[in-house]
Amino acid sequence: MINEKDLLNVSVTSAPFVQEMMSATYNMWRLGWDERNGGNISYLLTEEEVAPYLDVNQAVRTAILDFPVPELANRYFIVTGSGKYFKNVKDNPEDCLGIIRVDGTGNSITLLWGLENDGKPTSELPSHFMSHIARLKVDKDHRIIMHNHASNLLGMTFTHELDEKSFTKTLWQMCTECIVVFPDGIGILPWMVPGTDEIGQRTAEKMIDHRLVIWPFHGIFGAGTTMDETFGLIETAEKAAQIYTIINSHQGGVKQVITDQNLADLAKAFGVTPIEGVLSI
Ligand code: 2HA
Ligand code: ZN
Repeated sequence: MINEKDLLNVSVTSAPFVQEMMSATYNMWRLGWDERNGGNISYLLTEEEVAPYLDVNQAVRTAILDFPVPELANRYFIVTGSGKYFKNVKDNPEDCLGIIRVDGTGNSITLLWGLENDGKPTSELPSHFMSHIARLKVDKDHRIIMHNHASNLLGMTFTHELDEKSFTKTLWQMCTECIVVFPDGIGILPWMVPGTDEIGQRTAEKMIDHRLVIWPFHGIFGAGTTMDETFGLIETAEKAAQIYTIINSHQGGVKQVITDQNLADLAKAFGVTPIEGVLSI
């Protein structure tokens, strides 16, 4: 016999935000950015969005956070699960995704749906939560933090100097669109052990000024207001890194470039302000 709660639960996977998580993770895997259990996404939701699909007073289980986040008290998120394969999210969202709420003090999270089989939220939860806090301070519409192992960006961390300004400029020079899509440039951390509160703190510090933060030899973090925008942000940087890789493996080398003046003209035409110290004009 189906009871009322089961009926409610049946419809959770049809919620637009669950569908968005299912297609984003599948597309990221398809693009080769999320091998095995690589990558994670967290998506800030409102109670109004969640309440039609589940009973927000019905806790599945609660977990204490070792990094309290009072700034996120009572906030709802849908997150990918620790150890889950992006390849499988589409076919098994109840196992791979979880809808969680931070408690009123910011000391614990409550699972409201998903992460069946005793799953846990992403191992990068500190980086996600601290980055959400940082981005909300500078963008009231901020909602998404996305991490993956975008192949060409990752590759470029071996072949390009790890200086934020020169890395940003190289990417801007690879495709005309780049300076328009990320005028705020790229933040770069030193190599660090992932999954820790420390890398979370350092990522969040970079997120104040940049929506893209690179973890050398590992991958990239992106922030945005919608799934499409955040996906598109990483996609654009990754495309630029791919062009960098292609032209650097070309025997003939580079014959001509997008000049600093071209980049300044683009910024002006599209009404964006490039970060200081990158263009020399
Ligand atoms: O395992 O990508 O950074 C998921 C990750 C860790
Ligand atoms: Zn990773």
